Amino acid sequence: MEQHFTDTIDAGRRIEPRDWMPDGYRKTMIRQIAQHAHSEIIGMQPEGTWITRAPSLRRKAILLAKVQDEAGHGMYLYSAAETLGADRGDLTRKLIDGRQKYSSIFNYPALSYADVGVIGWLVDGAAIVNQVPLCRSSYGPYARAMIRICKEESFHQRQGYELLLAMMNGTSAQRAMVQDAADRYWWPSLMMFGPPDADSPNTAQSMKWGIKRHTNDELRQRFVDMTVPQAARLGVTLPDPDLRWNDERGHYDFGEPDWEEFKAVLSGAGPCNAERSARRRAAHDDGAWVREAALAHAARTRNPPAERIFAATGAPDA
Ligand code: FAQ
Repeated sequence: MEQHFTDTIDAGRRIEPRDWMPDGYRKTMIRQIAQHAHSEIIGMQPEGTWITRAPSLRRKAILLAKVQDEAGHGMYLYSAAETLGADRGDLTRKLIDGRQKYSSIFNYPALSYADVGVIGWLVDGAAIVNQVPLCRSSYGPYARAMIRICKEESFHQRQGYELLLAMMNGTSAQRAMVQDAADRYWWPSLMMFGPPDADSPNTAQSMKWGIKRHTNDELRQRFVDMTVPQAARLGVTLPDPDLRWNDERGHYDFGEPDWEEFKAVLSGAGPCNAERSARRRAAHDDGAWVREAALAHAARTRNPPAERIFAATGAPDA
């Protein structure tokens, strides 16, 4: 069975839920998918606070659609985790108890409407660079979920960039807001790709299993190369004095993110960790009656009283 699993991966074919897989593969997939699902759900919070304060009906409709998409992504991803035997309620409990991670980026505040644009441009931009290769990930349900998610992330990235273009063509105060948001989000966006390869405990095995197709540093470089010309077109300066084109490498050189800050955010000491977790916990508690009602309804439809069945289908022959 192990040979069949290895051959399937080596041939670039997919592992499906009923296939045999090593425990470590199942565990790693559940960890990554759960972290990804939690990120989508917690990721609704920073932008969500701006829905009621959007500057126009058009901006509000766009933002509502984006935040709803993020909820949808969380739901597909929890479903993908369920195909591996994970229990959605258990994953939610692990998130709200702080036993499972979500992306570091969502522990930073969204301070102005320019942040909505910068989150779309940089955060969704980084998510796309990370997730497009995951459409070829070895676990079938995850890879297929990722195709639709990436299509929606492209809309998210473009709406952010378009908002920023409008603001950069506006007043000097609006341009300053965009620059300030880019200054705050640039380094945390680079951290989304995870620790440097030398400090990434999971990359080597995940690459062998075809879960990850590129290392954290390769994707970070790809993101920088893609984003620098976009910043120039916008007229935004990226806050890195070491950022410059390297002709020999054919890539941009860039400075080192503050990995101590990254570790602090992962350990719960980021600017918004406590607030994000408290909000998610409160939403879960407030939703208890909905879960109870849904379970009661499901039990009734599964075991309807006999008279209701016969009313719908006619009494069975004696
Ligand atoms: N934040 O060995 P590695 C979005 C953890 S996009 C927090 O390198 P791995 C869309 C890692 O889990 C954001 N934790 O780990 C959106 C591991 O934990 P362990 C979500 C991080 O898994 C946009 C430990 O550090 N995207 O939500 C981070 O091989 C806008 C060691 O790291 C995904 O999750 C981090 N940044 O590589 C929504 C994509 N980085 O072992 C709303 C799928 C690392 O202690 C608005 N995930 N860790 O449990 C992946 O591609 C990978 O899991 C990586 C990390 C690349 C994130």
